[in-house]
Formats: sequence, C-alpha cells, structure tokens
Amino acid sequence: MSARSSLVDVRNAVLDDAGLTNAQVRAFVHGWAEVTGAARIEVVNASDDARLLREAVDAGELLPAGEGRYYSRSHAKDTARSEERTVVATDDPADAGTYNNWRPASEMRPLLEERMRGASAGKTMYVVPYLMAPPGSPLEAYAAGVELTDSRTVVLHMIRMARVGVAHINDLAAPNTFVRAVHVTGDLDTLGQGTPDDQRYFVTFARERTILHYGSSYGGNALLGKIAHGLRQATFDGWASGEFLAEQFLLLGITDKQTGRKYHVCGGMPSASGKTNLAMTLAPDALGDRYHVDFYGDDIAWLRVDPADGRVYAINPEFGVFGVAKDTNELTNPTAVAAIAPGTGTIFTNVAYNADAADVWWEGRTPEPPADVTGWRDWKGELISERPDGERNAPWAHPNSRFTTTLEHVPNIAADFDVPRGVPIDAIIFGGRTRDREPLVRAITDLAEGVYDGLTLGAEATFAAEGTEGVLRYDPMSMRPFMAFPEGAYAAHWLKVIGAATDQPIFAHVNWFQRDPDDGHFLWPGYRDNLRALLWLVQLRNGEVSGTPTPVGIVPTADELDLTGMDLRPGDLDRLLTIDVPRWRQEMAHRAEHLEQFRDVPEAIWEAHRRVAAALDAPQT
Ligand code: GTP
Ligand code: SPV
Ligand code: MN
Repeated sequence: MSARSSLVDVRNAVLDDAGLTNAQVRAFVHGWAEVTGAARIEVVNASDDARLLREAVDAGELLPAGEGRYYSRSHAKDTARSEERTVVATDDPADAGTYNNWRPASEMRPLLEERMRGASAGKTMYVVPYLMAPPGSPLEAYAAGVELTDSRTVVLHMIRMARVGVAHINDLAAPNTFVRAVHVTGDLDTLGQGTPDDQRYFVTFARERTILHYGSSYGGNALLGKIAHGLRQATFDGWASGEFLAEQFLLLGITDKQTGRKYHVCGGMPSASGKTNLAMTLAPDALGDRYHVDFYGDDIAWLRVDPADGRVYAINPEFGVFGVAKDTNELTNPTAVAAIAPGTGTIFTNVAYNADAADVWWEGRTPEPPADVTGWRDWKGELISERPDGERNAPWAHPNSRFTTTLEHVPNIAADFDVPRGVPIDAIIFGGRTRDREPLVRAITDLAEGVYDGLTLGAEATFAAEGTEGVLRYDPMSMRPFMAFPEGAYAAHWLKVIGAATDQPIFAHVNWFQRDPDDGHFLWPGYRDNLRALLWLVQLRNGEVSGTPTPVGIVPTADELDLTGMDLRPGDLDRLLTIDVPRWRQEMAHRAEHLEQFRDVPEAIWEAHRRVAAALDAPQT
C-alpha cells in the first residue's frame, strides 16, 4: 500500500469513528487534507470542549484565568479583521460592487491553494461541522457548514460561537449544501501583515459557497462560521435565492409587564458601535419593574417574511458572543459581566493578564488599573512593571480585545432564543457613532426612506471627524465590511424582501454618541438608558405617542420620552431632540455623492433622498 493511500485510510478511519457519514463532506476533508499537508485530522463535536480546553492549557495556547475561564494572546500583528485583504470572488464580474472587493474566482482560487499548500504540515486539521441557525429553522438550508482549521484555539472559539457537531451535517436534505470553509493560520511571523508584501488572503467564493482564509487566527478572519459564512456568504445567498436578508444586526425583545405585550427590535450599528451593549441592556431601575429586556443576538440576524402572517421574522444564527472588552463593567453592562463570570468557560483574548492571580483586566473594567502591578502583563505579554517611563499609561489591553462566551451564560437570554421560526420584528433601527447632527432617535415610517436611511448610515472613523465638517465613513446597514454583492442590488433586495411584509416594521435612526460641541461630554449617558428611546419607538408604532415631525423623521417630544430618574444637563435634552437643519443640508450633498458611487440604485431610494432634501430646503416652521 502506498503512503498516500494509507493516509487516506487513516483519515477514513477517523471519519468512521466520528460517525461522519456525509460523503460530500468526507471528500471535502480529504481534498484539503492533501492540499494543506496536515499530519492528522480530528472531528470535533461540542462535547469535546472540556478535553480540548485541557489540551490547549497543557500546550500553553490558553492560560488559566480563574475558575473555568481562559486567556489567549493572539499574535501581535493579528488583532483584528483585515478589510483590505478580504475579497469576495465569483466568476461573474457583474457581482462586483463598491465595497465587496470583488476579484475573479479563477484568479483567486490558485492563489489561495498555493498559499495553503503544505502550510499545515505537522499540524492537526480539525474538522468542525456547524450550523448557523436554530435547528429546524426555515433558513436551515443556508446554515450548515464545515470549517477545517489548523488552530485549536479557533476550534474552541467556534464551539462557543456556533452550534458544533457531526449531527448538523450528516442528514442534510441535500448532502452537498454545506458551506466549505478552510482556515489555515500560516506563519504569522512572516506574513508581512499591513505591508505592501502582505501574504494574507480572506476570500469568500460566494457562488461556490466556499470560504478560504489564510494568514490569521483572530476573530472574523478565522472563525469562519461567524462573519464569513453568517454575514458575507449568507447575505449573498439571501440575495441569490431572493429569500432573506443577512445583516450585522443585534436582536432584542422588550416585554411590557403591565400590558403583557412583547416587542422585538433588530438593527445595525457598525463594528464597535454598541450592538452587544444594547442587546444585553437591562431596563433602567428607575422605570420600576415594568419592562424586561430579552437578549436574542448581538452581531448577526437573518430576516425573512413569513407568509403565514406577513410579518418579518428574525433569527440569530450564532450561539455565542464575541464581545468588545473595553469599558465592560458592572455599571455599563452588568449582564455582560455575569456572562463572563467564573465558571462560564469564557475565553478572553488580548486583554491584560496576571498569571499569579489568574486574572484579567482591560481599560474600563475598573476606573483605574490594579494599583499593585506585580505580575501584570499587557496584551503583548510585556510586564507592566518594566515599561519605560514614557509608556506607563499606554493601554494594558488591545482596544479590540474581546471575550467569548455562549448565549446560555447571558443572564437575559430569551427563553425562545432558538425558536426555529425566529421572532416577529416590530422595529428596525440604525445607529452609529455621530458626535453631532443625529438626534437621540428619529422614527421613519416609510419603507424606502427607512432603507435609504440604512444605506446612508455613517459613523465616525476617527477623531479627525470633529467639528461640523465631520467626515463620516458611510457604512450601509453596518454591512460595509461584509458586503458581498453590489450595493444597488442590495437596496433593491431590501425593498423587495421587507416590501413583501403586509405588517411592516417601523424604522428608526438612533444615536447614543452626540457630544457637547464645547466640552465634548456625551449629551446622553447611554447604555441602560438607551432603552428609553426604544420604548418611545414602540409606543409610536402603537399610536400611543405622536412625536414631532421633522424633515428627517419623527422625534420624541420631551414629555413623551420617559426620563424618570435621569439627571440630564439643562439644554442637553433640547439638543438631543432637535434637528440641526443647516448641518443636515450639508450632509445631504455628501449623501448624494455616497449613493452615486453605487450602480443601479433603485429609483425609490433616489426619490426618498429627494423628498428628504426638499423637506430640509423648505422653510422650517
Ligand atoms: P462588534 O462586536 O465589533 O460588532 O461591536 P458592537 O457593535 O457589538 O459594539 P459594543 O457593544 O461591543 O460596543 C463597543 C464600544 O462602545 C464598547 O467599548 C462600549 O463600552 C461602547 N458603548 C456601547 N454602548 C455605548 C453607549 O450607549 N454610550 C457610550 N458612550 N459608549 C457605548
Ligand atoms: C466585528 O468586527 O464587527 C465583529 C468582530 O463582530 S469580528 O468577528 O472580528 O468580525
Ligand atoms: Mn460585529
């Protein structure tokens, strides 16, 4: 028997032992084991978690961070998604949009195979079958995938972020309809990250439903079920099938205990703009015990219309939370603090670490860093006590340091979080970091104007955006880094999918980040108080309040907003609820330029733009 056929036999024995019977999956595993040159394969089920954790600790890949908690440090050049190196590849040039970084699949495929060839030599290739949906969901056909990865840390993250196990891919209705996802870490020391000679590639071959990521083991670059499948591939699938939307959205429920009614809100905010915090928010104590907030999801939602009742339904395809650590504390987000408490199996990445105390710290965990710096190391592993004088105050944690925990540990997880049908949506919100112009909340009742508002969502990229000329980075529906097909078609798809609902959700734009132009303080305290804006929104939809119409939507009157127990500065509330018309008129010119970059923007969107512009130009009453 040749060496090669014996390797095939060994792999078949592993697949047999694991009960992995799907012949298409087996062929996929064999093919990539040959390319990557992995020494062995291992099939993963979620029940392997405890053993894999032990192995990772023994190998020094994870460090203990207190009872049932773990610490991981990524390579210093590998700490965030890379948008420049992320590509959507197909064989049809018509799939090229403004943001999807389209390249021909025929060109990218050999490039990726060349980089991956032999790159996992000596390593284990883990076979991670997963499902990005509650089991039994009407969208299940788009949810199955298999990630092959040569990183045990990535496997442990996948077990937290997705439903993982062989059962999810053995009995597919069509055995070939799984996403083929291959992750090869590569030699992180020599990849030239961020240089002209950058070797990394993160490619979604959308029409082949194949994802090949090379050159990172961090976050959305490496956990392929999450961003690459759950957003990039899924948004493409939703468009190609005409059936659904996949968006970077949070998803929450609000129960009014007095009336017994429950509302579901979903919405997009760009990365690091507050989705996790909003979905985990609790009702402010000051409102009494009247409201309860349920967590459904914090980063991805798939939306479809259910023909049974004509409503928009949303699911969270994920199984965990990959949350920003910075500023997470008892006051800002007690729910998150509980979700990452001892015993939760949480993995912290790139925060500060103290091996002696088996503890972690990040900026904002406490107002000041630990006073006794003995044993504390920053995210790069350097001792704080040995920092040169000038660098004493540099951040201990990386700004994109994160925690990874599962939904079951989120204290306000909804009882019906995995109901296959999803939950009916009452409101769709968009929001971003905007220091001026955008009021606390403005409601939009027209579908085209709502979609137009999402398309023109912008957030501050840097502090260079200060002042009235604030240059925003537009981020349509918060999907700019995950866009997989042309933006004009994306808008048309939204109008079609949501337009099919006979009972339409209300839209709104929210902004928790408006600042005082003089001293820069946040006008609105944010976090738990954000719920007050959402309560007003559902009341508006119910016809219980009517607000004040403005050219850009309906804003609350000061007495409609429940401000019980708040201590807003005089004048701040006015500013929060007022439309700065001259500033908005300036913005409209930027918006026109922004939309003009896109091909085939539906006429309904341009009409919405012109309606808003005309209303702003009219004499204001
Ligand atoms: P991704 O996981 O990258 O998609 O981010 P996200 O949108 O879920 O953002 P997240 O909720 O993690 O918040 C990012 C940062 O914004 C954190 O440091 C939060 O503490 C901060 N933040 C969230 N909500 C608010 C708020 O209402 N006000 C203020 N001032 N800061 C907030
Ligand atoms: C984001 O960047 O929006 C995230 C984190 O949710 S990552 O998984 O790295 O994309
Ligand atoms: Mn995100």
